[in-house]
Amino acid sequence: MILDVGDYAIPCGADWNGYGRKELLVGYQTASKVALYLNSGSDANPAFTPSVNLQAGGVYFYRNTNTDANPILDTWVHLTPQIWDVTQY
Ligand SMILES: [Ca+2]
Repeated sequence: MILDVGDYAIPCGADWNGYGRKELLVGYQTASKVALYLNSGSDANPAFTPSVNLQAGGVYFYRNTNTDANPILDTWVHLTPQIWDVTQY
């Protein structure tokens, strides 16, 4: 399986939706976004859906290089997705 999201792709595997199979999140520079590939297969034999770019509240993720009150969104960065289980269940 070949997945091509663009330049400087940085992958991260995690059970994003909590269904017990790992999805693939990829930060990439072409659009400076994070692509999510859902997995309908298994961890040993993944079947990834076409990607969607992650959003929160209808807004894509960007790095803010200024203040919260006066944000300047950097759209030319290498996004590095990392997933943490903050509840640690
Ligand atoms: Ca999953």
